[in-house]
Amino acid sequence: MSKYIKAFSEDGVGVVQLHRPEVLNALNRVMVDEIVNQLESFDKNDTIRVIVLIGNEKAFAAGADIEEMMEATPLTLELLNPFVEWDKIGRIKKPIIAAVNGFALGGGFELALHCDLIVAAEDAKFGFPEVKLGVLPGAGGTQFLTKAMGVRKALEWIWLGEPMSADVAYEYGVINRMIAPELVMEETMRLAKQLAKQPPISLRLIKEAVHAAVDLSLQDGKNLERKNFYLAFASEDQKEGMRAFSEKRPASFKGR
Ligand code: DAK
Repeated sequence: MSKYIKAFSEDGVGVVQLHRPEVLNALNRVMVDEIVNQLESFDKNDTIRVIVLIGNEKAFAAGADIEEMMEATPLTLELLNPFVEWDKIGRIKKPIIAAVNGFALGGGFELALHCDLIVAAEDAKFGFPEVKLGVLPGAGGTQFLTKAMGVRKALEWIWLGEPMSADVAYEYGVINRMIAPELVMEETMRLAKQLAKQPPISLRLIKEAVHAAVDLSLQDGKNLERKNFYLAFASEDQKEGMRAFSEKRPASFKGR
């Protein structure tokens, strides 16, 4: 039984809701473990095709739990190695969409940036306030934001530690959709269910190739894409997709 998250599913979409409202979903270690375990469980579950991560209307997550973080020493960090859990999120094969209302700060912003797509409220607040605590982003924030915005913009935001409005995040391609706060969940579920109808094997091969494009040379990326393209031809869904086109009917994809 999870203490800090709720999970449910609907029409092939697995939803993980962060639930620690009394501290704006501040992420302690147990909560991060619960989130990662639930993501992995949805990833293994054949009835789930897309995963959605949400908070509540006030906060997606206001960062790592500062009370817990105060106790950290270099040695506890080395021994507990909490970064391993975060790395597991990057190994989830299914699409993950973050639905952000309110604050997505520090580790909360990093959690959203570990997702493939981000749908956010017009009044959502993103940012890395770590500098004001005498540290720096520790779960990939400097890397994710720089790859999204470029060096100068990322430095400005991370150095100043000020909240970034949704329209700035949208302008720089950090988020996919910016909508009225009360529509965030509805729009995210609509997008998730639309994705859940796509062939799951294509989705995962596309996810791998697109994320690899950030790090690989163009030629290495094209080589990976090519191997994934060959692999898609081993699937029943490739046969179904092409047959459905020629028979002028909608395809029904099975994930095989
Ligand atoms: N940690 C602990 N408690 C928090 C919290 C946080 N990050 N954020 C909010 N709370 C608590 C508040 O203390 C308050 O508790 P009570 O006083 O009611 O007991 C309650 O939530 C409501 O917050 P406020 O009263 O402050 O609410 P406001 O609307 O006035 O302000 C705010 C909202 C988001 C502007 C404010 O709460 C705030 O500035 N929060 C802190 C933001 C922040 O600095 N976040 C932490 C950044 S550092 C790592 C992975 C990741 C990280 C580190 C390591 N490893 C894998 C090792 C990430 C680091 C960070 O995220």
